[in-house]
Amino acid sequence: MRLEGQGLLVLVDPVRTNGAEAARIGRAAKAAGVRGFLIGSSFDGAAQTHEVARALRDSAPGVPVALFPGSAMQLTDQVDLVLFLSLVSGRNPQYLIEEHVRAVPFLRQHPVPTLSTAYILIDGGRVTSVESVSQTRPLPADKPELAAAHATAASLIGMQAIYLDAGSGAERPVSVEVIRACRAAVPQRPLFVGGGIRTPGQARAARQAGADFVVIGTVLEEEPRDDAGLEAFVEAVR
Ligand code: 1GP
Repeated sequence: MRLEGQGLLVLVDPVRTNGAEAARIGRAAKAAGVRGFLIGSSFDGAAQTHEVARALRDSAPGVPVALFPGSAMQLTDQVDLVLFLSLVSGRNPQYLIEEHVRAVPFLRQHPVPTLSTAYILIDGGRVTSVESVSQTRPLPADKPELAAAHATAASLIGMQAIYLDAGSGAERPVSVEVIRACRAAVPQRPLFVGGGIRTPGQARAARQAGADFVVIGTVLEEEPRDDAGLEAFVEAVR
């Protein structure tokens, strides 16, 4: 199953979610019409990634599940796609190439499709897990041209997609100025935007600025939503 088009993606953190909870999220998300799921965590989570992925697949048939891995330890074959993330806003070789090399033996044995993705961390007002685990600084929030230069460079290298992330639980989502600049710089590549999106209005703004996929995670954990609440997000990014 392919992750295509545009829409809302629900991020499920396998450290904070067990199989039963994932199944509940899967049913609600399918009923609401989400475009797909991401599974991932910046830190470990290896133990439950497999279980959560299976629960999502079983509870939401027809909805693609993509891995959004924090490291090669989280790899599972229970997904339709692996976002092969390079943390290009940082300069830590571990997240630019090392984890990718470590992933190769697994991917040889389990040929899950990959999407090479330039992962660009943008300052969201607080130190997030990605920043602290990766030991990299995010790009400043008010320098759209700098984010766009990173997106362009990644595209010239040959990366297939761009992910702008303010980090899970960010105080401020990625600004529309940054999204617009990256969209203009890389018009042909799928653009994911997430981190700190808490309202349908923020989701709509990200989509209107050029995001193909808008990602929400924390807001669903903080206030578990009925289908109608999730539908408002789906509708906002349609
Ligand atoms: C984080 O983009 C995702 O990598 C989602 O962020 O948990 O803040 O929604 P939130």
